Amino acid sequence: MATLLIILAAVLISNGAATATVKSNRYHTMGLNGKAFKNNIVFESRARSTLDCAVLCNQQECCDTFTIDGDVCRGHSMQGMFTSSFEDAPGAQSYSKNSAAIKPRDCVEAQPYMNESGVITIYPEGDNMGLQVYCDHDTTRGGWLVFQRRQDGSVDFYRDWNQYQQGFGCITGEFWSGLDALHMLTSRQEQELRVDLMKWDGTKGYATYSNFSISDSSNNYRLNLGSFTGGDAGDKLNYHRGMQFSTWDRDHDRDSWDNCAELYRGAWWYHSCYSSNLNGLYMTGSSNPQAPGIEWGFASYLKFAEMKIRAA
Ligand SMILES: [Ca+2]
Repeated sequence: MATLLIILAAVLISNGAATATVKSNRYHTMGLNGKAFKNNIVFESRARSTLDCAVLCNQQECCDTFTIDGDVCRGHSMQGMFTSSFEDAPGAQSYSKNSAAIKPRDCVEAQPYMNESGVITIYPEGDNMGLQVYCDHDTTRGGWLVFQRRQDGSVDFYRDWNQYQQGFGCITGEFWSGLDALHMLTSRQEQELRVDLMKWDGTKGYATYSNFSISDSSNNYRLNLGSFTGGDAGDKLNYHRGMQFSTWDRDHDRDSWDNCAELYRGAWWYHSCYSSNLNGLYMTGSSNPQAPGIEWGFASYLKFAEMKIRAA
């Protein structure tokens, strides 16, 4: 295996010199031989070898891991992936980027090993199954694990229940980490929540909360929130405290007439209906009830939104 990795790294690095978009990350086996990823397929293609498949994955912006099964090569994004995201596939072999010399449980533990904000694999449960996350070390104190980002409208956020459970998007761009991941990440230790926002005129704002956690699927990922602890963006989440999560195909809101998620083209802990809507449509301009956008309050639509947690 060591020989294969050296060959892989050598080929990937030499390939990197030829193509600007190619990344030079190495791959290591996931220890999941006989299993294949089933979610978040970035591409599927024929490949002559494992090496071939690794090169294909490396050429894709959002490909974090790949499975080779015979001559079928499938690349995946790691958004919200867990052990449950695998299916039995005799003969298949799975590989992932970033060899795991260290096993931080969250972004606070990862901070000493990272020079800057970026992607790293964490091991929240302390086992062998890693979860790829984006750590923000630039915002106050660093150590923030980002679980939602909106910045350019490149990813469609008007999605169904299943996709909000699993997560979607690209971790270096726009993404949602997934409700199952969020439940797991917020249930093992008390977490602080921070929301960073920017308006179209460049004005930035933020809001922080204590004791943020998300219940599990049997409780429809209910929003548990401590108190608003500060931030010039104001408290626009308190209204949603204790609400269950809703998507257009799962109406758990308090509005008995309307389906808030469908009406406001988002997915959120809707009440009847909202004072914030950060998974709404990516829109420019002023707030308009006929054209719902990304909102924190109702003054105007937002250009940028990021939601993140940090162990308290
Ligand atoms: Ca309703």
